[in-house]
Amino acid sequence: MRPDHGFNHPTASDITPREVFLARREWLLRSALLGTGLATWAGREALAQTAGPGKLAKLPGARSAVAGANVMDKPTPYDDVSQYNNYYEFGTDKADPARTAHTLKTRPWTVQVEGEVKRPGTYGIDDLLRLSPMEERIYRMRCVEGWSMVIPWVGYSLADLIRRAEPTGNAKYVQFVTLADKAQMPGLRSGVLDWPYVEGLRIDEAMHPLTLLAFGLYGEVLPNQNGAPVRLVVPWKYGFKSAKSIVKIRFVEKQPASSWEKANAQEYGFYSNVNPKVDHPRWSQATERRIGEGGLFTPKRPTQMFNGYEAQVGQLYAGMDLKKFY
Ligand SMILES: Nc1nc2c(c(=O)[nH]1)N[C@H]1C(S)=C(S)[C@@H](COP(=O)(O)O)O[C@H]1N2
Ligand SMILES: [Mo]
Repeated sequence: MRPDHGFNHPTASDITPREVFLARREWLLRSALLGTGLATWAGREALAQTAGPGKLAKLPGARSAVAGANVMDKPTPYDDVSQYNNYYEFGTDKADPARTAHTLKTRPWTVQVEGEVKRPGTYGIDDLLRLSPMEERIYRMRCVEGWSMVIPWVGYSLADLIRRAEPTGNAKYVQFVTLADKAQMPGLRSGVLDWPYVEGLRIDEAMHPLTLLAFGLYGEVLPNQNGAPVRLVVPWKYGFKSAKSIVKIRFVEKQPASSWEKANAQEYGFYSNVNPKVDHPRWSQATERRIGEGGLFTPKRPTQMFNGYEAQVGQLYAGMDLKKFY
């Protein structure tokens, strides 16, 4: 079946040589910029590219070798990344989480892995931190509201954890459940969403190497307001799919509920792939404002299909009507 949304997704064999070329060129540009030279290049041992602001505990990550994991866009300043947030458990204003999320207790912390897996279990945050080598990945993030950022995350592919859990043949989807504790989260007093905040992915989306289990940004542990101590980052989907402060990862057979879909299914679908051709019912998704870049009169950027990750993820949706599965 032909995709009817007007995009011909490249196949893996189409993209590989170009990907390799681009990754190499990107790295050469970066090392020239950084003045590190060829001598320091040692595959995954290479140093991360961004310096930490010196505010929180260090969490370095080696530069990721995953295709598409390091965009060339200039990272959004740390102050914007940590002071312009959506985290409704800490208030609905963008400035609220940075002000109120200090009450979040990130240790001790456990993440329960359950459902359709051969090896369910409860992971302490330190076990989770040690499960796989930390990588730095510079991802674009596009919020459904029309703004975007570029963030140097630290973490590893969620697939590393999923493989360890050994999903059964019935595991078709993964649900992410996040913390809901009235004692720590003032926003729970509001009924704006049905708590706990939940999100979901199809199992192949969850297994995609770009899907990141993130523990840090800018070479340090996550600020509370960005979803400490562990969150999801799915760079080709609208920001709300990237659940913060995860406490449960549940493998299920049926498409699970997600908070924004429950709140308004007309406006927010399960897939929520970034798509400039599918408007939100109340506004266009064709362009975006890059946070920290200029002012009111700075021209908006065109939004890219799958947020610019089409070469890597387009195949996941081949043959699907992306207007219907929005
Ligand atoms: N638990 C939880 N996760 C959440 C949200 C939230 O309100 N609660 N907001 C989402 C939305 S709408 C966006 S755009 C991103 C914002 O992530 P950032 O603040 O780190 O940029 O987090 C997502 N994850
Ligand atoms: Mo968002």
